[in-house]
Amino acid sequence: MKNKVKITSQFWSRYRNLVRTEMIPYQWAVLNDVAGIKIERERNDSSIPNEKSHAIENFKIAAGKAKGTHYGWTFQDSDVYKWLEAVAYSLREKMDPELEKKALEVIDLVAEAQEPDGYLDTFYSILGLEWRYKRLAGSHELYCMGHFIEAAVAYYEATGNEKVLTVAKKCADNIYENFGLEEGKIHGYDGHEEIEIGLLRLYHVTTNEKYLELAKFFLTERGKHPNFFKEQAAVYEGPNALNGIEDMPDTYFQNHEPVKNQTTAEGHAVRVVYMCTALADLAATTGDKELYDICKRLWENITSKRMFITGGIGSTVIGESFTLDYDLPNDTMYCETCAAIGLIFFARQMLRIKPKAEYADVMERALYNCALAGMALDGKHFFYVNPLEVNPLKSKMDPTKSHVKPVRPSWLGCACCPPNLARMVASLDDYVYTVGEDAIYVNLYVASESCFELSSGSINIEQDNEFPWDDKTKIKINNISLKNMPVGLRYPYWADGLELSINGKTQDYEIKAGYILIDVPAYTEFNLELSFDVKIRRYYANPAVSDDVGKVAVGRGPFIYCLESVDNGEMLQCIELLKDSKLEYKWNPEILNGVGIIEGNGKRINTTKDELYSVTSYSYTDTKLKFIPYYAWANRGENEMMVWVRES
Ligand code: FUB
Ligand code: ZN
Repeated sequence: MKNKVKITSQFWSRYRNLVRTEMIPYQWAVLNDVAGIKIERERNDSSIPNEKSHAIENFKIAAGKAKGTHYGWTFQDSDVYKWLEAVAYSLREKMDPELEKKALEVIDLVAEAQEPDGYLDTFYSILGLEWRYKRLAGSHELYCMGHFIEAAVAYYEATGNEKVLTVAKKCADNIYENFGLEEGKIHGYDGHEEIEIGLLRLYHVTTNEKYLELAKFFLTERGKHPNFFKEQAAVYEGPNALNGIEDMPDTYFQNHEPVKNQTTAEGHAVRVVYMCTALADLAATTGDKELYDICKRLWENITSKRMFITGGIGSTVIGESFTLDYDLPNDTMYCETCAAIGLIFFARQMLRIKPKAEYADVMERALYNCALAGMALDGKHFFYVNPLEVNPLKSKMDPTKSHVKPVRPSWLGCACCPPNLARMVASLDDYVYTVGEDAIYVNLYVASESCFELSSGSINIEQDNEFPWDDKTKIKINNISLKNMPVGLRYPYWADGLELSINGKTQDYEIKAGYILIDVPAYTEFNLELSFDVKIRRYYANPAVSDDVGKVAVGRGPFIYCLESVDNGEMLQCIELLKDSKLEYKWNPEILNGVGIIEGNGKRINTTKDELYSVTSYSYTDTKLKFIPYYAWANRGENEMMVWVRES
């Protein structure tokens, strides 16, 4: 089945062009250490490597084409692989011989750096192959190879390049020979899930069962050997592969109990959602209900108790981890960009198992808010951590907030997020629909022209809209197939009503699992019009979220909004939004590449008091509040920001 979704949306075309014309060339320059930028540490920790990327140089050294030693994190290779994956999607959208040439050079280089037996990891190739697979808690060997396999599959699918797939299969075969239940193989797994995603993608493209079996092995073994990492570390004398990381609690690695018994999202947030993505893919691929139940439990826990309103996840910098239900601190949280992206991956796989609008709702929330906030409007500055409240002075002076940056750096010592964003945005076309032989579901209202080739024929769907700003969409469905095709239209959580017309006639509808199902007869064209009632919404958190009690967040459509001091004056903590204030939405083409802003009435505590404490209560002055979409914050210099505002 070959499907094509061509995104025409103005909003997304700008971002996707930015990836092609700015991000990919810029990231290439960074990976080659010729960007002339300052790389920032993601927090105050002098052990974080920040002199250079050296990622391409590591490959050259491993391939014997340059002299020197490895520099950077043990997972530095993955920056190159994610870049290559972004290039693959970009070429899929639009061929570009220059870019293709660079990608082919990278593929050749990776192939040269690969060991004859298929093993691929510049860290150990340079520093001591005899130590490979011997300290998996921190080595990231399988993580990196997982990213390469993902990139290879994407590149092969986009261009038909066989060489890259051959390198990927050699990697996977090497892993298969070394890991498994059989005597003599390693009964363990990587400290960071990712290989599972790569192996499943490789299985989808090759249909070679052994890759499916290996992915299943990793997912079912995890947590069965809580001492595995410590046992490996006890006898390891090789190069420093984040030595000491195995002393993190077992939960950090989702290694505290077998995955099938895990009911809450524990530990490092990116790892959790990467694990869940693979679990859900495996469940969708095999139809295994028990696996789906595990995914449902973890999904439920994350999205109903541990997710920020922006779709960010990870409540603490310590271990970049989840903490406990309802612990969602706005100004010390983690909300790593990669974690929001991982949640989007997880949602997409959940939709493959069962189309439920709640999965697409979360996907959309994370996409338009936390993930997009991870990059500046220029595509060349990135957040690792996406706070919901920032005071730049505190970020500078309070050591517990050094990870909470008020301005996006040009690059980061740990650069997992920037190329992850590039591949996410470049592959957005894969997220708009869930396509099956028996039904197609519209998950995201993104203007696009699509053609789905099913065994019964083809279905063309065209979305014509100005989303995410507008409140209507036209959808033309042309069913050129032998059978009727149900098309599911998501009823988004942010709509207070929805009017539907088919071929000019208003239509009643029923909602099932959050979708309106329209049966499009064979050889028929339907012209739909959907008008959403998009009101500005005030959101309130569960009172168990102590940080948000008495506060309100403002949203419209998929966007969560925030205040910035550049619009509202300093000391945002003094501002309150009036309960009875009318909130007005206005399109402002002048700022932030054009955004819808929200204005309302509030009051501000007068700050005339000098005493630290006094018996005099506050006095207030009326003020106007101006909210901008959260994704666009920190694009106008250093400045305070706040999502949850007191309401009175
Ligand atoms: O460990 C690889 C990546 O680096 C993780 O996914 C991020 O959280 C960062 O720690
Ligand atoms: Zn990241």
